[in-house]
Amino acid sequence: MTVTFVTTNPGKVNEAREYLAEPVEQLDFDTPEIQSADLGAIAAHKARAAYEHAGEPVFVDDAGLFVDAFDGFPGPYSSYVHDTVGVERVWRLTSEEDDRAASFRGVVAYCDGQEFEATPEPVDREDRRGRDLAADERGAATTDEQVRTDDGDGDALPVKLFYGVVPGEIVAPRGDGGFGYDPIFEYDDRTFAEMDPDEKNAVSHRGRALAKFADWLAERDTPE
Ligand code: ITT
Repeated sequence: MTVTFVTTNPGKVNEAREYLAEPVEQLDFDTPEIQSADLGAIAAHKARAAYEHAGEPVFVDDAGLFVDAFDGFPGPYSSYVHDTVGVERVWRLTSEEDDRAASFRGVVAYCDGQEFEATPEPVDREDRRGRDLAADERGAATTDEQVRTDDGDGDALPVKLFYGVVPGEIVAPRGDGGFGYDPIFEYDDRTFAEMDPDEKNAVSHRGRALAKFADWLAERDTPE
């Protein structure tokens, strides 16, 4: 089964192709995004909108850079900050701080219009933040979730979420690879922009989420 990755970002598609056994096709559509402090909620909404647009099984990805010294900013606003302030100035702002720790967090969200076991919609909860932080410390991903409702009435399409987190540090830009904030995000002495795509995938937020998505997809019944 071909899975359709609805994204405007070809860098994300290259990374997904490294991971999934199924052929991945990009559908270049700028899916409307809700404003929320919770990447899971944004991704779930995005996945439903993408499915309604495409009319076939889809997945989307929502990611952000969370700088500890700024209480997680730019986080869910990473795209806006990237396009307005830019990577170089995010580095300069962070360079004034003693603590330059940061994490990339990402959520892959799948929707195919089919029923599968679901749990309540993610909301901006303290316990979720606590789990994310604990996961950061371990350098591991948070738990995955299946979500059904966006308003509590149970009518919304089920969505399956896969989380990935990677801890790192903000540094002066280095490297020509990757995309977005990769040149200023250092993991294990190298920036993500200094890594090959497969090296980045092996440790990145997206790689961790995609690995779990790939396992789930492989085990799951193919929809009609
Ligand atoms: P979509 O069409 O899939 O939404 P996007 O590039 O707008 O593509 P996001 O909203 O998820 O994707 O990304 C928020 C910002 O974070 C954006 O500026 C990305 O370039 C950046 N970003 C996301 N994943 C990244 C990664 O793995 N490495 C570096 N920057 C990343």
